[in-house]
Amino acid sequence: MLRDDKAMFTAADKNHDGLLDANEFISFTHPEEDEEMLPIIYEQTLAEKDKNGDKLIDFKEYIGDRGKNINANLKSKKKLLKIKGTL
Ligand SMILES: [Ca+2]
Ligand SMILES: [Ca+2]
Repeated sequence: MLRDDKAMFTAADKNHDGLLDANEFISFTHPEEDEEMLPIIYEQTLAEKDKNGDKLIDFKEYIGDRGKNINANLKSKKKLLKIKGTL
């Protein structure tokens, strides 16, 4: 997942002093473990994945290019098998 580090940093810096203390640092590096960070993660995920802009992520959007790559990989593997089979 691509994350906007600046937005994450700002959200993790809860006392807004421009520095991360130990707890803030954990929020920054492990935002999934801090409930307050979840909306940021969700927003960034939406921005990245929600292609049709309905504020929801369907399975195709979630898989995204990875789905295409998996299919492409499968196809090229099948091709390879075919070629090997004919040799
Ligand atoms: Ca701080
Ligand atoms: Ca959507």
